[in-house]
Amino acid sequence: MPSTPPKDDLFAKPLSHLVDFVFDEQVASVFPDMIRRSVPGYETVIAMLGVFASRFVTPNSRVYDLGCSQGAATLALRRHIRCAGVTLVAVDNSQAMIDRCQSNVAADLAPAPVELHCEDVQRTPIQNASLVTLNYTLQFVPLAQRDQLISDIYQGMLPGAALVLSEKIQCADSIEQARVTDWHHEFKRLNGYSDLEISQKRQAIENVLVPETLQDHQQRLQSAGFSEAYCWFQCFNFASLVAIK
Ligand code: GEK
Repeated sequence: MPSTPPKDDLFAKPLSHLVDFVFDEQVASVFPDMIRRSVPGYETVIAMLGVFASRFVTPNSRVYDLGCSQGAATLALRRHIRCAGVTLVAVDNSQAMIDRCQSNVAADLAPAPVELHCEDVQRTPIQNASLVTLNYTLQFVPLAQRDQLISDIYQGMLPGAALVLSEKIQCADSIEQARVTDWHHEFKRLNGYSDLEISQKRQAIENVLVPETLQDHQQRLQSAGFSEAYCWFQCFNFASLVAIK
């Protein structure tokens, strides 16, 4: 892996026709730089997954990273798995992401085996899971299919297991929404994105990434059967919840 990841300049030039954002080869080639400069709190969330791995992973269970991209969460989990007989399952429906995930996993020395699957997370059978992460992935699943996915995950989890759900969120209050959107855009500006890049990316992603409120997420987790659900992290309009079966 190069020491400095290639810079994301996909939206730097004026684009005559903006197509919907997809996780293709072009996006995958700049993804580590893109996500760090675009998602406030991303690195903290990745690092804290180690705490959840340490607390929730049990011997002879499975750990799922759904929407794994290039494996940042997978590797943060893997490095903190200390019990025996644990298999990690990392899933993404972008071949370009899975290829890079594969080489990142191969270069990592932690011992737990990792299965990689290039498929839609909605088709992944969840079994014997002690920990599941949906790290900024549910937001890309069509709204009408989210209840079923969370319910399927719940069904495949062991008693006491945890689901970590990180998402871009919508604020219920319009004034707060305007504030956090402004702060998010300022975060991107301070990370070197131009106003043109911010506005073109926003247009490309608006039909693809559909955020919900924290209350919507809490409600869905409760309806699926989770006995506890907490928002453990929030930075502007990005939040992470942990739900316990
Ligand atoms: C990280 N978790 O670095 N099935 C499988 N994969 C999907 C689906 C789906 N239905 N929809 C989207 N993806 C990662 C970051 S990025 C977040 C996750 C972002 C995949 C998609 O291909 C992409 O790799 C990932 O979910 C979302 O911790 O780009 O904002």
